Amino acid sequence: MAELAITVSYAISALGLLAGVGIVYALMQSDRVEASRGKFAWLFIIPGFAAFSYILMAAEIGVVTVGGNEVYLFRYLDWIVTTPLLVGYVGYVAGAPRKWIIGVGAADALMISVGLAATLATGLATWIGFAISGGFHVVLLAILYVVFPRYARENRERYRLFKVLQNHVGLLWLAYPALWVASPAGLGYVSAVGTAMVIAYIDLVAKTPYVYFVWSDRACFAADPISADDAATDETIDADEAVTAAD
Ligand code: RET
Repeated sequence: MAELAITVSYAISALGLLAGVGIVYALMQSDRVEASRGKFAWLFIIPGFAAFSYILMAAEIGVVTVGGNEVYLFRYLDWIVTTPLLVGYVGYVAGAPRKWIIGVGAADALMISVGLAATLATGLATWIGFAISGGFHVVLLAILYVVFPRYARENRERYRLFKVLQNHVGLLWLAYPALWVASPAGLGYVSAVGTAMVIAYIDLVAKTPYVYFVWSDRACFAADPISADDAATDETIDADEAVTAAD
């Protein structure tokens, strides 16, 4: 039996992630933007798959014991599926070419897979795995801060959203390796319960606010982004758009 605190934390995160699913739904329904321009369907998977994983984790499904520590496999499955999307979408907003979007997603997936291997290993192998996974994290950050800005500068209407998502990912994600080192998988300074509670919280913060930021700046995906703000208030432009749509 897992501690009640863990079950409750996971259940709260699942609820918060479902709110994220609701935000993406609202985004797809919004008539201020074109859902296809924003590729919003991809965003559904981020809080959606995570909510599903958290429900299974709250039910203690997919838990294995390694070296006396409990490892929740759905956490890593969730990360492998959703974190490449979180970081890849930042590249999409920047207007980066597909090769870089796939490249950053691959660096991310390697970071998580090697991180899982490090978690399942014991002794020296754990720390070798941590160093390799950390190396992929550095590659990911370099793409985020060196490569993507080159493209983002040419995408003026999406620049603000790009900066928000870039820093949300770039800064918040630093907490993960730091927590891992302190957790029972690393040096064991923080208990299993403490680790589970903190991860449940930061996973939620990494996802629901992320889709909310896209929602709040959705006008940058309007068919005519320059007049996006006018379009919401100006009847004439709305009428024009209706005519174009009818054509
Ligand atoms: C591990 C351990 C090994 C070293 C590194 C890690 C990084 C993990 C990260 C996870 C991000 C997860 C997110 C989840 C959202 O729900 C695997 C902990 C570098 C950065 C954003």
